[in-house]
Amino acid sequence: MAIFASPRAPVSVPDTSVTQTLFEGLTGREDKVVVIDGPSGRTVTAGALMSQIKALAGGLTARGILPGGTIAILAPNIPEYPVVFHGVAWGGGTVTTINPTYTAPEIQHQLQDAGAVMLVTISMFEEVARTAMVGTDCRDLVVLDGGGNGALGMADVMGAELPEQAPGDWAKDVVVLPYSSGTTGRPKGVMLTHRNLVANVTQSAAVADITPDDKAIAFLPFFHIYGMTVLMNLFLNQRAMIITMPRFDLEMYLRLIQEHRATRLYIVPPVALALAKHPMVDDYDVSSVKQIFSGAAPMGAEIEAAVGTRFGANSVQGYGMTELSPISHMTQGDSIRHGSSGQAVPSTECRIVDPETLEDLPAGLEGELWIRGPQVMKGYLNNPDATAETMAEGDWLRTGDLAEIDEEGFMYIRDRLKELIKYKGFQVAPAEVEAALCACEGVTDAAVIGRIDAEAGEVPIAFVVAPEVEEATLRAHCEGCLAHYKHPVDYRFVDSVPKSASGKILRRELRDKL
Ligand code: AYL
Repeated sequence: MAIFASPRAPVSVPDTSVTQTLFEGLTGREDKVVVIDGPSGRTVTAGALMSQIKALAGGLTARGILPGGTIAILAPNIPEYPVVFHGVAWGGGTVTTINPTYTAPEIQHQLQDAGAVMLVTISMFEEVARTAMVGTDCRDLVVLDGGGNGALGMADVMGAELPEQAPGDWAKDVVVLPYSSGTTGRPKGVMLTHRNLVANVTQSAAVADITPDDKAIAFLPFFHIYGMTVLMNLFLNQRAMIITMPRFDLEMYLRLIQEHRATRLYIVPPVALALAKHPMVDDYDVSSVKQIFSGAAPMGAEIEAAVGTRFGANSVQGYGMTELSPISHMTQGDSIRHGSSGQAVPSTECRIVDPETLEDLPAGLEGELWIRGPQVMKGYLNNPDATAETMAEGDWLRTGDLAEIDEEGFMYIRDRLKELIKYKGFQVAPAEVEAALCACEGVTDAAVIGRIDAEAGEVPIAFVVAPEVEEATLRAHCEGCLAHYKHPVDYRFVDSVPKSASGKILRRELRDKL
């Protein structure tokens, strides 16, 4: 077996909960502002954050929801997000994070699948939340900026502070269930333990060198593992400051960078493209920025270098997966190779495996990337089959990405073996869109693949077998059951979908048709 070990010194992962790790960073500096609500300028100190977390844990414990319950959060990035996330963790529960742009059926599916007993949201999403809860086992609705009419408000769920972390087994207890389709099929609950998150914060902290003077504008959603680990957990743990933004808007982003003198930008490739090319950037003072970090989708060496030059900053990439909590690779400081996702973070091992023969390949050859380390998920919730397909013997996670590792350990993503489509860094699972299309009356079969797109990276394209159905009907159908970023941008009406003898869609054949 040819194992590429991380070239970095190993780290030891503390045996604590993710919230204890957070508090360790914040304790002793209670007066420091660590979270600012971007649009309003409202500030939260480390001390206030910790006491709100403890008060929520106490309130939910008094209600009997904690310890043990699963609580769903449906919210954009606001200062209350870490309060809910860590309040649940401190009280010994599990959080499932839901994309607030989801439609009611998508929310309902996640509530049900994750076994959520309480849903926490804001008034903007109250209506869709109520619709989604119907028919599920999720009984309690919390509207952070509202309440009434059967819903609880924030004050209702806050109680006496729970002074100590609820006991647990950090290597086993699942603290969060984000959803990911992995290498195939529909989105699944990814079981991440306290240890997984603590490990990834520790591993990336060892490389990233974040200080209490660092500031980042947090638009990457906390519901997705990138924003969750890097901004909400790593940044706060290092006592650095996050300025939350509920949705991305280039003008507001640049204004907040200027106003708060942001030092690091955490972005995805479409934002890198805008920052490299948009004339608006010249209207703002962005001289405070010293590092630009992109991840979650492929970014070419050219854009990576261009955005760095324009900002006079260090421009780097990271690679990861929800199933990896999420970081396995990142580049820092003097070891920049534009176009590479960097070297493995500490205590992480890699293999490059020939997808056909399952033989290990040496440096310089392309194969499937396999990863082993303390950040690898426990498995998929209620899905031993998918877990078994993804986890190879010896605790190796098969990423479904084709990569190459050079002699110095720099990893280059070359292609994707798995079905996944990445729209602006967000996952679109072809199987989910196909199932939604097939549920439309008159559709007998459907296949969805990604098409390269200059702005979004990839966009979903649908091939449908539906002789009597109009495109407008399909579009209207998607409105009701799929979040916008999952909607096919193009429909091709075909006589049949090419399939293998075993019934698998031959996606390569469809790709050749584009
Ligand atoms: P998920 N280059 C190419 N593809 C990438 C890269 C990259 N740098 N990063 C992620 N991907 C693709 O679960 C790849 O196909 O996690 C991978 O399997 O939404 C898939 O996206 C995983 O998608 C960080 C922090 C990366 C976060 C992340 C990404 C988490 C995205 C680095 O430092």
